[in-house]
Amino acid sequence: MTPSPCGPATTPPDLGSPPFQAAARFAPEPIATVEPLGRGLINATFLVATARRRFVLQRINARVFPDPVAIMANLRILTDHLRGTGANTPAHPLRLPGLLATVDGADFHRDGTGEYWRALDYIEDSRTLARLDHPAQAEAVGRALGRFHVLAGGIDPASMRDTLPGFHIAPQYLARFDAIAARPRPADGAALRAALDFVAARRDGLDVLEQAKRRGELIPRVVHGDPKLDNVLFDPEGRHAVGLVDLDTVKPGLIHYDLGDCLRSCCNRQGECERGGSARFDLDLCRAILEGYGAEARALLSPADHAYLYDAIRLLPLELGLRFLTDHLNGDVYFRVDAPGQNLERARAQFRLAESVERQEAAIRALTAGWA
Ligand code: GN1
Ligand code: MG
Repeated sequence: MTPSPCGPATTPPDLGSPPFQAAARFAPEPIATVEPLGRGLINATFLVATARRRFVLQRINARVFPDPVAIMANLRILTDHLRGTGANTPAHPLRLPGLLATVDGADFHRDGTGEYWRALDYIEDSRTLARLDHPAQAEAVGRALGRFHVLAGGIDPASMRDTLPGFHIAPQYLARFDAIAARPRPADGAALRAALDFVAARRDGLDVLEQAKRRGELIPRVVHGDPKLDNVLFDPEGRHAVGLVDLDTVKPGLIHYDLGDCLRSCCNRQGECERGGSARFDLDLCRAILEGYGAEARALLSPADHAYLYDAIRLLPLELGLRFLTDHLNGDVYFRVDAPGQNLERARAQFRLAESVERQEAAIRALTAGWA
């Protein structure tokens, strides 16, 4: 897996370290290697190999997820539902990792220090892409997300627990930002001042999706929660999307959270680093993702779902920028960083992206009006 230039640094764990010991709880055979996997900012993820197989091991970040057991319960509901639909098998067009049991038959392992560990299928013959180069890849991402929503549409949202209260609830992020920004701190630098001004100019209307939900125009469904490009698996040639991973945030939500998040991640070829303030929202990739999504999930969409799509595309980068900025002000306790200032850089990149969306509002609205 390619390391991200601004992603967290990771080093392989030692034999006898907690990841090795936890891995052994999921495999009766000897563990050969345990290597860091992926670019996640919250949980610690490892690829475990034995002589017979490979699987994914994760330590759940309990500071972020208040009830790790609830995550496992949701994943168990999803795994069981998928088994009933034939998904989860190598032949299925959308593969999702199932939960693996410990040697004692439990869904997770709690170690002596209270950390929660769980294991998942590793989807072989797949890779992630650092960025999308062709609209055909973008269409494939859209199809994967559409398939996921169709599959998850068979699960009653009320049967799932809220594993991360407030997740994607933009007005709650704003309230938290306000509380943290009001604390005393050393004098602000120019970059921080610009980011604070950016939020001040856009704070009204951040509740657009929540208000639509409250009025019953948008209805909660089972969503992925984090369908960024890193979480889409492609075939080895990087042409077809074959799976979706990172299922911690699968829970009731709005499909607009997923569409907005997927588009903010995939249509920004710069990735989540600042890199000279050049983040841009790519309309061709957006069109292709929406076409792919519509081809799979058209039947799910109501007129209101269409009507709020532009709002979601603008909101999700704003929201993520606000979350990065809040964490920067709060001492980087949520999103893992390599160096101080990285969350401010990440916030600036999302704000540039939101501006790019705003500049293209008419074109995006025209595209979403005729969509699906
Ligand atoms: C976090 O840990 P990771 O990278 O899968 C975050 C997402 C953000 C993403 C930005 C639970 O996901 O909401 O969009 O970083 N997950 C959580 O890279 O907060
Ligand atoms: Mg995630």
